[in-house]
Amino acid sequence: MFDSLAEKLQATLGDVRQRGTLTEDDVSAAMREIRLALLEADVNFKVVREFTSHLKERCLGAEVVGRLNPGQQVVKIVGEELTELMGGASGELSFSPRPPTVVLMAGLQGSGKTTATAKLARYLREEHSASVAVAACDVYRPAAVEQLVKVGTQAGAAVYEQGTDRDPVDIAAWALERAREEGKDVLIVDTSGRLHVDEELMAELVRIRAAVKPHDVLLVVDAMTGQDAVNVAEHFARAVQFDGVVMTKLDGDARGGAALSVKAVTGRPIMFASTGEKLEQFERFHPDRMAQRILGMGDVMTLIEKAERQFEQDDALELERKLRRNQFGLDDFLAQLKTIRKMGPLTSLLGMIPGLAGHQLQNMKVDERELDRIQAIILSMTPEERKRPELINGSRRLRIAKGSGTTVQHVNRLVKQFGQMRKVMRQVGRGKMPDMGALMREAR
Ligand SMILES: Nc1nc2c(ncn2[C@@H]2O[C@H](COP(=O)(O)OP(=O)(O)OP(=O)(O)O)[C@@H](O)[C@H]2O)c(=O)[nH]1
Ligand SMILES: [Mg+2]
Repeated sequence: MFDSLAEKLQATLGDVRQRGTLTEDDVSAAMREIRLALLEADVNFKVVREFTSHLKERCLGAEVVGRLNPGQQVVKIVGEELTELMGGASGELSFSPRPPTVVLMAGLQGSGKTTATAKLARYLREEHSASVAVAACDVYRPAAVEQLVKVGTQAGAAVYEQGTDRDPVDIAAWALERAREEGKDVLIVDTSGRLHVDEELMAELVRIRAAVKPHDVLLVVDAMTGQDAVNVAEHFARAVQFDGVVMTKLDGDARGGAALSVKAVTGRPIMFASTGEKLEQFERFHPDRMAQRILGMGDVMTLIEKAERQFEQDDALELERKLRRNQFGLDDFLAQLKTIRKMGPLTSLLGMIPGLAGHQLQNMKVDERELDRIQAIILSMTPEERKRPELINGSRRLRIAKGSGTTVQHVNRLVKQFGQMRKVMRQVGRGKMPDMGALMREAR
């Protein structure tokens, strides 16, 4: 997501950064480029106008023109303004002091409500240790109830459903009662989709809201529909009001216009971002981190959080010890690889690494099959070979290639890559930050 915007902004700001001093003309030229980049990213034109005029004002202010290192100041200001554009502070769900907290999901047909309902359930279970129930209030679309039963159960939530014969308002009220009785922390209410912003269904949503008095109403919006998504959100904001947005299908949206416009247009922040069909492809939306990602500064915070969740403290200590003694072997590598793969698809992780975001990334596809191959190769080695890869000579290579169903070239490449990786890890161990970009190119 945001790929081409990121590339253009980074190019413009790269130019700006290289100049010794900045004149007013330099700033104006940069603002023009930024304006174009945002328009090309399908950001609402009114939003673009306001954004750039405000940005220009700040950049022309005393902070920049004629100052030392003015380029860096401009980058900093652009980062701050992008953060502000997306809502400033991260939007929070409001949890009720008296459970269950009720979350009502609304949105157009196919925007991803049911999927987001399950994802949010999983998220709340994992991050807040909450017991979650989901209520099936879409009684119109065939199979909508079955769908929620399936994904809700996968997410570890209790699914409350009464088939498709009852009024959704009654189902919602019944589900709330049941959630209370069963002591659930959170009840998430999935509703039926609207093809357009349709009066009748909108009225139903208002009735469901009156029946369950949600603490949070989340509007689910499909990022791939660009400015349409923003218009829909504007209509919803008038008709039912909502507290935050779940922006879905960001994986299929290279431009990012909806994500960048929706807060400015509706006054409501994006709270969650969905980046794929899998339950775990769902995260809190942090405007500051997103701005940094767009500007190529990488989203180190999210990466660290993801990693922390996966690595147990003890494992980390053990790893550090091995690195220090230079005992890091292919078995450890395999364990690491498995841990990293649990964090999600690698391409999405790479975008969070500073220096890899933006255009470099587009040329680099991580082939998940390659990872399967690496695992197979390591598993075909003897324990001794895994510990000391330098033992792997020609005949061993042939044996390993046969055993793993790969070729000697594959085995060679892995051994070489592993050698390079050990080198890097030793550098990091000594407190030096390696040049990731150069390494990835070298390793290919
Ligand atoms: N690529 C991608 N697909 C998604 C994402 N979120 C949902 N989908 C897919 O979008 C389709 C529609 O999702 P649903 O959750 O059924 O949408 P809905 O809003 O509940 O649809 P209705 O109940 O018909 O109104 C499904 O095929 C989902 O797998 C996402 O973040 N990325
Ligand atoms: Mg649905």
